[in-house]
Amino acid sequence: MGHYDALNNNSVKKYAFHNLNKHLHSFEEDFFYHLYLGKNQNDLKAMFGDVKFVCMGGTSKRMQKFAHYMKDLLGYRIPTGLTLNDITKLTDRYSMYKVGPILFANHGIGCPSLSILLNEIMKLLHYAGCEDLTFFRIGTCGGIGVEPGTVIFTEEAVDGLLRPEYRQYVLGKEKIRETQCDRELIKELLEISQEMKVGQKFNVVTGKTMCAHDFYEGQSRIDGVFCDYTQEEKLEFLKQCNEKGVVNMEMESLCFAGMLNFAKTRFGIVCVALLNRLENDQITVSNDMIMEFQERPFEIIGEYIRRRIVEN
Ligand code: R2B
Ligand code: URA
Repeated sequence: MGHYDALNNNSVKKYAFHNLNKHLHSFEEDFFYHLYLGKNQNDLKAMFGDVKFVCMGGTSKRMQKFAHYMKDLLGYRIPTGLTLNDITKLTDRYSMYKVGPILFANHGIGCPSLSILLNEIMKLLHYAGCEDLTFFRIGTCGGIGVEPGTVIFTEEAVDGLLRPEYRQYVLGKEKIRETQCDRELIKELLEISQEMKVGQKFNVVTGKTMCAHDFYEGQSRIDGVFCDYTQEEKLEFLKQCNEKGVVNMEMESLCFAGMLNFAKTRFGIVCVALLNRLENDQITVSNDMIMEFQERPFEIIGEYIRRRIVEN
């Protein structure tokens, strides 16, 4: 039985992802161009077979920082003077780090960039024979009616028309995938936040996340290159969204939730608000503050992952 057969025989292994492409098993070769890794070029089972958690966020530096944070939290050591290796260093589209059973990758900005990364990482983890995976998106966002620095767990991602639907156009037809998030996981993360008393340092809220395909007009900003609405109209729209349960805006949650729901894979989306959009459009907090804000989700997700690793 070949490597691939072993991974696709239900009696031998459970699937990490559901609804997988039925053509995959017929490919002799599968090269993940944006990661510069391949099914035949790399021993994926040896490199990634133990992965249980996948943490994604926009920037490569933030993901490297989180990887180091988790290395320290778990008490793993690397030789003095050395740093964690970027697994995708042959390409500069995305960076990827691994600390024990945790894989870290930066997805860039927006759903198309995230979708490419998810396609390649999910196939890679499938070929590696991984099981029982949990994915996290750890991001930044604009808050609506919340203080800058607030950490937000997404309950449901919605599009610019407030629909909880991720749309793909495939062969000239619309495909819609659901974008609800795992309530059980959110509950666990809230319990951890309470136990860790993070509330003494920052607020934690849950709600709907509006996923835009743009940072400016798409997020009702007044300061983009185009804008044909007034400040009052902008505020009215944001307040209406807020009344319907939307607490933040960012640019990847629809795709993250849509793809992972379709694959029936556990996932959570946690973002920190860099500003309150009812007060501001421009991000004016200092760089030091942004760095501090961005690490807030590390504490909660890090502790969740630490507990799951220790329990096993
Ligand atoms: C949050 O921040 C980025 C835009 O600045 C985008 O990736 C997002 O979702
Ligand atoms: N990221 C976004 O997409 N929007 C914001 O307002 C801040 C960060």
